[in-house]
Amino acid sequence: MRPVRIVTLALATTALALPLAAIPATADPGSDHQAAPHSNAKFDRLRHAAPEGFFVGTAVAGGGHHLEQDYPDPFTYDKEYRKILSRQFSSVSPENQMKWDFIHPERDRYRFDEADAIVDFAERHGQVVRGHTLLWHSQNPAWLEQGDFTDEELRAILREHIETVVGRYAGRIQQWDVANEIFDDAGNLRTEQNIWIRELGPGIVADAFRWAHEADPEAKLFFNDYNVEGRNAKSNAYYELVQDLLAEGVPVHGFSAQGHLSTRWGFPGDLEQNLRRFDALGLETAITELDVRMDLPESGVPTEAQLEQQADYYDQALSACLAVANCNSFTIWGFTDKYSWVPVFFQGQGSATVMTEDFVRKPAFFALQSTLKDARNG
Ligand code: 9MR
Repeated sequence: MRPVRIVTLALATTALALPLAAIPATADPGSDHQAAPHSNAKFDRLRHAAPEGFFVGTAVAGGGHHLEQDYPDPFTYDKEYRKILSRQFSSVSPENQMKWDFIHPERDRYRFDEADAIVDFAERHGQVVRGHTLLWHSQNPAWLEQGDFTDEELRAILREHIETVVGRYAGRIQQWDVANEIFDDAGNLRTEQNIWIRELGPGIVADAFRWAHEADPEAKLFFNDYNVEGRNAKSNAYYELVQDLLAEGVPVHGFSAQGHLSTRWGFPGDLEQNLRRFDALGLETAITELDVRMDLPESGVPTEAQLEQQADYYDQALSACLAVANCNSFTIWGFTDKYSWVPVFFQGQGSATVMTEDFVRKPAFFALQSTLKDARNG
């Protein structure tokens, strides 16, 4: 998603300083590692509450908007953050650390340190990794977007990038978002915005999947987008494209809905039905970037009703995924408001994640936990 960036650092910092006291009584005031009395500590964690084979993930904060904030790299330096990251989740997605501008800052230079650290962390903690992302119109380095390359050179650049990045982590990535956000909301390919499609034509998308598959035959390869939760022009476009690609034998394995939702709009009630039609094509499905933002009252503190509505949206998204046979990966786009992209991109909106800036759990956290437990218990 590429909403217009409207908030300055000053405003984002103000948002970070909001009072935390007003979380309603429904939220457990204990911090993450303090299990509620009488609870089984192990099943208190989302990753263990989940049914066998169902992965509960989060984005790992770093890069992107974080670089402009007045805190050091969250994944590297925030101990409390890392503790919760390891305890609660069974899947991690580098939020920015595998994107082109981060991992391939110059034509002949890759920067793997941060991505390596995340993949190593995941292995130490028994987590899987979602790779994000290989072919996108956004967060590309200037040397690429403003370079003067022939079609042949550009093709070779993409191929080399995919072989290098996917190859480096071969066998260690569960799912790759190969192509990200290639359609606009009307269901048209981003032929102008997306450098690859613009310069090389739509066939380059299939090649990206082929090259990724060659570099890591084990990874499941996904199309990933926002505003494709329900059945609409954009998700229809994916539905058509995927069928064509599968008919041609292109190694496409998954379709994922990001899930950047807002309480301004109703919940996309046909999410399950939409995932089911991709499932019926033989694809895996996933929720990859769920967050639920809201318009904050002047106090900056959400009301109890807002938090309940948010919890309901989180819960419905999880339930839809749990109901679909091959939807086994459910990822939230960060677990704490401390590092959320939302207040930086949407003025006056926030509180989009399941924990406050102080890691206090919101009703949304408990809703996920309880629905996971129910699913685990059959
Ligand atoms: O959360 C990411 C933020 O740190 C970056 O600044 C931003 C730049 O576009 O990208 C955010 O992540 C996006 C993700 O990679 C793709 N789907 C939409 C996400 C939110 O914009």
